Amino acid sequence: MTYENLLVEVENKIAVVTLNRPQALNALNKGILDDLSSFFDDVKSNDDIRVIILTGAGEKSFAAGADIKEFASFNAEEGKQLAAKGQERVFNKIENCTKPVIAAVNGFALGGGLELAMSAHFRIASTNAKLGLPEVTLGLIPGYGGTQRLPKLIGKGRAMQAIMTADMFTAERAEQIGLVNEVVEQANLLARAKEIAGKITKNSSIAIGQAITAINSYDKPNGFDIEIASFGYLFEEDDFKEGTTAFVEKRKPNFK
Ligand code: CO8
Repeated sequence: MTYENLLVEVENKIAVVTLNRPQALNALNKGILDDLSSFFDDVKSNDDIRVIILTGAGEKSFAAGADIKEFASFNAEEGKQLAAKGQERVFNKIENCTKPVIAAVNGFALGGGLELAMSAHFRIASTNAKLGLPEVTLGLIPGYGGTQRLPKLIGKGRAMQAIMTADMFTAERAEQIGLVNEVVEQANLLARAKEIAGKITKNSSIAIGQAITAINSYDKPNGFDIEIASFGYLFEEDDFKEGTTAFVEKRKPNFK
């Protein structure tokens, strides 16, 4: 798996995907977004990968937003298209990926960068991380799902304030309000992300995929129906037989 703007390292069923434009603080230009879209298509059929960790190159930034220089001259229709295509091809694809995606936020996660981290299934951050949606300082609003995902994660009032003021959350504050799950020293960030990912790889990947789909539906009217359907579906799978047999035989399950 080779991409011009991403570094992808796969080990022990875990892919570390690094946004690789450190000279521009990993700002999301068309090239990075195209590569992310391709990666999340390719990963579906790649049996060597069970968990994905997203992070940014360098010690300063996860991603400092969409590439302002690239879209600065766009008109209304081009802006709308950029947002719509980006959401469909990247952000929603990540959220709906049936393999777990962990964002390891290693510095600035601003604008589209925070929107990318929020499309992951959960986030951990380094102590130097700064997270925010500063689009109104550019005369814009978040366009890659930020007005929808931020209130779900931290509540409507906090999201309103964060978007209106463009203030950045420190990592510590982000943890307090549930925007990130954990904060660790930067030197330990990837190791901790891999530790969490390693735990996940030991569990049934088919069950985890169904869990992601069900949890993603928690705020939809048919969320309970989706849970019931997923629950029933899993009874037909080998992992269910292996998991329950291993319990009865007092051994650890060996999921394929
Ligand atoms: N786009 C393009 N280049 C960027 C970006 C960006 N978002 N952020 C940083 N860079 C570049 C800088 O231009 C600079 O490049 P150069 O050396 O060639 O001038 C390099 O990265 C280093 O940046 P700084 O010198 O500014 O580094 P500082 O440490 O002084 O500041 C900051 C770091 C505070 C992160 C600062 O770079 C900054 O404010 N960046 C912009 C943050 C921002 O506003 N992000 C939101 C962008 S808008 C957005 O994401 C909209 C998403 C939805 C789009 C939907 C489709 C329209």
